Amino acid sequence: MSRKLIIGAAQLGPITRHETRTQAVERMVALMHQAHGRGADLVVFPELALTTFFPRWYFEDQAEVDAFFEREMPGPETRPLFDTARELGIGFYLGYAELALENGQPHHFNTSILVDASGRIVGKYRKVHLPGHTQHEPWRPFQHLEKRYFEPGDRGFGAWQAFGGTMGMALCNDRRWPETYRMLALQGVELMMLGYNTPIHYPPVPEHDHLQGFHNHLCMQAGAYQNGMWVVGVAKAGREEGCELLGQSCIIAPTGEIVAMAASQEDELITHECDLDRTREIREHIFNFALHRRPETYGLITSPVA
Ligand code: CDT
Repeated sequence: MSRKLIIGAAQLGPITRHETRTQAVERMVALMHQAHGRGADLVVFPELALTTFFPRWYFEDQAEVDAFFEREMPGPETRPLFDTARELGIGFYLGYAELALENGQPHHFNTSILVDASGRIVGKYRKVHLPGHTQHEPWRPFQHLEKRYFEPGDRGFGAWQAFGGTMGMALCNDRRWPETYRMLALQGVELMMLGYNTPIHYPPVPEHDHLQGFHNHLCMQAGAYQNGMWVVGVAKAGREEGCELLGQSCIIAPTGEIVAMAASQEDELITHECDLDRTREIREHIFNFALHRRPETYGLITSPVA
């Protein structure tokens, strides 16, 4: 049985602070229709795809922060994404800010979901690696307050049987950590989806600004190859509220090769037919985990040293 999936990476251009969810969702629904026209099975959207990248601002009033969060999924403004999935028979990955009420307590997560072609949520992931800082740092031209506004994901890294294969999810900064890919690969993940918002200017080390694009592809290509899996990385790109966000959304084969890449900083769909069986080229040979891994020598990785 063929395990070829047509994957759409649906990059979004900037979303302004005052743009509504309804407007953002309309743009995403248009990309889903475009993807359907190209025969896509699954469309991947960016991290925090429903609003502007709000951690760039320091808010004292929690109500202002909470206004960027979703209390239900789908809610009235996001339901068209699910209706379109069902209507077109196309799945999607979506990143959003989740406000969950658990045991009567509010919890804030940077979350992604996987929705199948019938419009049903089949997987949820809460971002593990939260970058940035906790306190207001006025010296910065813009903030990166993910550590203030979100708590680290409490579910670890998962794998889901969907779309005829084993699917995995991660979010933005997770792609820089080799552990992310390995945790997914050890669960048999064949295709990893990841949305990102990456400012090109990195205030603590501006000497690296010109390397943002290189580092973006470097870590995802290495993660794909070293774990023998497809990686789909999707940006929110362009100049958003005065902050330049990296584009370069791409689809990467298990060999580490980029097979499709966005050329703009705007809403743009790229597609590729991904054969999930190509993961075997790597996993049955060079990175055959059962044959060649030596976990007994890797203890330090999970045993923090003082
Ligand atoms: N959203 C996100 O995780 N962005 C980070 C920015 C660099 S760290 C401040 C990233 O890893 O791309």
